[in-house]
Amino acid sequence: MAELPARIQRLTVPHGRRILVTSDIHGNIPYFEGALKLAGFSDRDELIINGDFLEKGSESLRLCRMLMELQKQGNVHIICGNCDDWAEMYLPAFPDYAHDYILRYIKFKRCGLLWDMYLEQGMDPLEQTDFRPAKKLFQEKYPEIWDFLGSLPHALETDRFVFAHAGMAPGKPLRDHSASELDRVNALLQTDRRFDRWLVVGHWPVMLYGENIVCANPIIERERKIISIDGGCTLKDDGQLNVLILPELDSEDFSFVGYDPFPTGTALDDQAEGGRSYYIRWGDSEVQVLDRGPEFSHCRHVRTGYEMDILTKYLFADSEVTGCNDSTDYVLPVHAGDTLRIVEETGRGYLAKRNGVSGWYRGRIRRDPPDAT
Ligand SMILES: [Mn+2]
Repeated sequence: MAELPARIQRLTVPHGRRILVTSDIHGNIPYFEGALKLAGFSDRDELIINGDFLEKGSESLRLCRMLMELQKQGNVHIICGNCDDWAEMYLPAFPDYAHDYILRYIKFKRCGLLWDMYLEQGMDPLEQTDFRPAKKLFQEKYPEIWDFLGSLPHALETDRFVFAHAGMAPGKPLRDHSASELDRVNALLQTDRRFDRWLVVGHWPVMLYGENIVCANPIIERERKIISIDGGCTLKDDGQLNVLILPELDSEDFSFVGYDPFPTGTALDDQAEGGRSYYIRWGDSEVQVLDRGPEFSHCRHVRTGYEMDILTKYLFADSEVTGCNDSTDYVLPVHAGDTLRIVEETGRGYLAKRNGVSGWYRGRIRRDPPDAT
């Protein structure tokens, strides 16, 4: 596709209203509803969905319809992410070869907007050999969805803030950006970019910025005026859906909540922080299985040679060299009385989160009753 010019909108809201910002919901309605409840979202607030509400999760089509309804309230502002730009396939310049790519993508991912549309039309996507007939059918069946997706802005701006899915080019007027300069910038915080206005982005799960410690909380860089909020919802076993909260428009008095559905409990024992640890993450997750066990497998991270025990169910395949879900052997610092969120309970203790940080806890936990959070 040729570079598309970005759609930019000015954000104006009545004075004194909270601004809630979330991103990368990825078809995960329970996390979305949980996060809104945790943030106390009401019609006295403004809500910004900072892109990537589609794909990767199991309810893209249903979430899309939910957001279309929410948008009608007038206080919900939705931004296009790189996973939400499906309306582009109906532009005249859309290349023919891309149809084969789309069908391969649907069959490989087995979820997402087009997968959901196939199922809703009573068709098995896995049996398809050509995407073009379905594309035509979907155009007839879902005109309101293509209108909605095709009209979403790639950025919202105020005098002091820009909200965009992934990035921005320093010193360049927002209106001169292409769509991909706003919705496809990878690892923004690893570039040397800095801005005059605050830039709030999702796109790159924040834990990927961690060295040896995994933290899902938003990263706020005041010097460079960048806030990165993607907590790995849907993509990470221990991920969360973050909501950044501004007490009112253009306020820098930031706070946040992070929703995940994990049961909570109170630690009953102190535990000292462990020594050496490593975080095997997406994009660099090839491991050699040295000793496969029923619950844990001893593995060597191929690139670094670092050895750690990984939950066997986190390994992608039975082969000797395989990939794995994000894994850490970090031993959490814990004080008795701390609240922990329990990601996994295993024969060797808990994989838990403490204040957004994931790691292992070998002590005892008194579990809270369900719904105590
Ligand atoms: Mn995303």
